[in-house]
Amino acid sequence: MSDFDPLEDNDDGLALREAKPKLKRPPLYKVILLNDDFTPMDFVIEVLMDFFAMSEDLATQVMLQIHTQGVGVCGTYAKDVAETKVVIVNEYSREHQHPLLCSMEVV
Ligand code: TYC
Repeated sequence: MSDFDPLEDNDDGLALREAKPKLKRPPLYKVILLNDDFTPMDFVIEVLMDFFAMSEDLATQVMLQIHTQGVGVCGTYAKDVAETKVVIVNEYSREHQHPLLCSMEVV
């Protein structure tokens, strides 16, 4: 067995350190709904239940929070899932002629 230890400075001024792994967890994204003056409350509740799997009670609370605060979080997802939710909610709102806006923000 050699007693050479690469992590020790062997009087040559050099010591090796293992490189730290550079992997980071991918960022998560909050999917948000914005308030407006025209989208019916029932439609927002339906969106929260159908696209974000909320109970009617929770969807009602979140809708009222958006209505009073201007913005609310529907859920937190990986980037591709968040992007898909934003597209389908905005398409669905447009199809029903409502101005409801869905967007996303990095956490
Ligand atoms: N402010 C709307 C109204 O009074 C209701 C509403 C709630 C609209 C939440 C959008 O994201 C929204 N009819």
